[in-house]
Amino acid sequence: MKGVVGKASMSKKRVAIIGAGPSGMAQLRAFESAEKKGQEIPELVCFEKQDDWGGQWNYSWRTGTDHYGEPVHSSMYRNLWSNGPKEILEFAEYTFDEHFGKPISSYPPREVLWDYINGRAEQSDVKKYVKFAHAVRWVDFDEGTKLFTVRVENLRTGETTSDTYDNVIVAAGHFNFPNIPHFEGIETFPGQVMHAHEFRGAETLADKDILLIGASYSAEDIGSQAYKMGARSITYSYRTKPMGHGWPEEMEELPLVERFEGSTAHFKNGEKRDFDAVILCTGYKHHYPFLPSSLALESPNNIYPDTLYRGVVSEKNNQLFWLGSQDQWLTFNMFDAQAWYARDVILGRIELPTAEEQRAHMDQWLERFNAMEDEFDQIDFQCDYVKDLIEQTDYPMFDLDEVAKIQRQWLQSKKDDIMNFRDATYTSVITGTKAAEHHTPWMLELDDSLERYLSEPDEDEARQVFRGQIREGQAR
Ligand code: FAD
Ligand code: NA7
Repeated sequence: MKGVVGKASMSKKRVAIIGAGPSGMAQLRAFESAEKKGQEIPELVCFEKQDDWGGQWNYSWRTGTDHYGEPVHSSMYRNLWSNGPKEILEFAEYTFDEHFGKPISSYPPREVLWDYINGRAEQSDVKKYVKFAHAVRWVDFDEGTKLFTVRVENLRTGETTSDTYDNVIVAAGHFNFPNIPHFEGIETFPGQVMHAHEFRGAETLADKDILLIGASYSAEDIGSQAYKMGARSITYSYRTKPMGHGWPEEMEELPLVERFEGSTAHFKNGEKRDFDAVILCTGYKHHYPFLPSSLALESPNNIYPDTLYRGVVSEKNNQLFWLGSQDQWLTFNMFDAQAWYARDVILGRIELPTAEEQRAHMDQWLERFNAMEDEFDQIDFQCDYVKDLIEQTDYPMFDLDEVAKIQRQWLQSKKDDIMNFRDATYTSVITGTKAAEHHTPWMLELDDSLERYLSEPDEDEARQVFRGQIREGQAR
């Protein structure tokens, strides 16, 4: 292992950003935006362990380890389409209209959203700051010099280097280390057992009986994918409460699995079923193997992880920032709001209050967080949180009350018709553009490519068939 130690420049601050997913890209864009307005910005280095940016949106067919022997980061699957309307995640300073030059539908597939985030980043000149195929191995803070040492491995050469920084911004994501609980007897299950992190497509689930453990986004969407691809039956097993949608007759929700006996799962309510495959949709762990416990964030997946002032500044060390570490009702625009805030603290435009005042501020938000009763409260909480953050910076404000309304309609549309909610359209709060109706209903669209999505077929046979089917209440 070769080692090189660099020194922080005395004249200019140095900032290390860990990860070039949507959050890291937002941070780079935030600094660039200040620079364009004449502000001197710090020296930036963004370390990204993959060969390209986009984070979760940088799809990989691989599972387990990648071509460098690193844990595969992305949990996305080939056929993933946005699980919420694009109108709730739109950048306030780079709209879908600007990028695509025409209205598109409210629920684009993965490739289309990647194209959008990539488009904004390519338009600015920020790629120069990113060191691709560089994995951050360890971060330490020196109380004497007040500098971080960041140890990084160049995955292409194997060279390890260390350098010092005034600030570290963690934008490493938190949906990449799967939470894999044990269920009694699962080792006797003869079929395929995988975690959602490893799921890449539902084609092989056709004509099979599938068990999904978990009752959140991954379970809901992977189950829907399995239904779309012709699984014989889909059973959801919940720990706390069922999702409660009006599922098609091939789908059902049962309480938690108590134990497996070969291919038979026994559920807490005494029922049992036989399955061909089990998919653990049991979420992810906040796990940061490159941070000592004195700096790491320890939290369950929730919308207000404690110890982060304004959800961004580490209480443990105010020179350390976190982006996107919350559970996410809002995504790209929330990362922007956070990145603009972190930038302004680093640039000295925002002065942080005392430790006691920070604690009191967090406690105030935690009080509201602890009083939340349902998903609607969570939506309002996160929209208010982002509004509050944007008010501190020059990021363009947008109508977050309207965004909250769209989110409520989205939840309702899932209750009304879980298999077809992606065919609904919403209006952008930034541009006022009403989304286009997509040429093919989600349930019938088997080509998830950007080309197909942006194509404009004259007459779509599938749509007519689908409309007929919907009227008769048969989505298949
Ligand atoms: P990530 O996208 O996870 O990016 C983190 C980056 O950090 C990665 O590129 C990773 O390689 C890099 N990294 C990590 N550790 C290191 C290290 N040690 N050294 C160097 N680099 C490192 N959001 C939506 O808005 N709509 C959706 O439909 C949607 N669907 C989703 C589906 C799935 C299956 C998952 C898991 C998430 C989904 N999300 C969705 C949420 C998603 O988390 C965000 O959209 C977004 O990708 C988060 O961005 P991020 O930059 O914070 O994290
Ligand atoms: P989530 O949203 O964190 O949900 C995890 C689910 O897994 C949730 O329903 C949990 O049940 C369940 N869970 C966790 N541990 C267990 C055990 N031990 N037994 C049974 N069930 C368990 O993760 P997702 O993967 O669905 O979504 C993450 C992101 O990916 C999200 O942002 C999406 O956009 C895509 P609980 O309700 O806590 O009882």
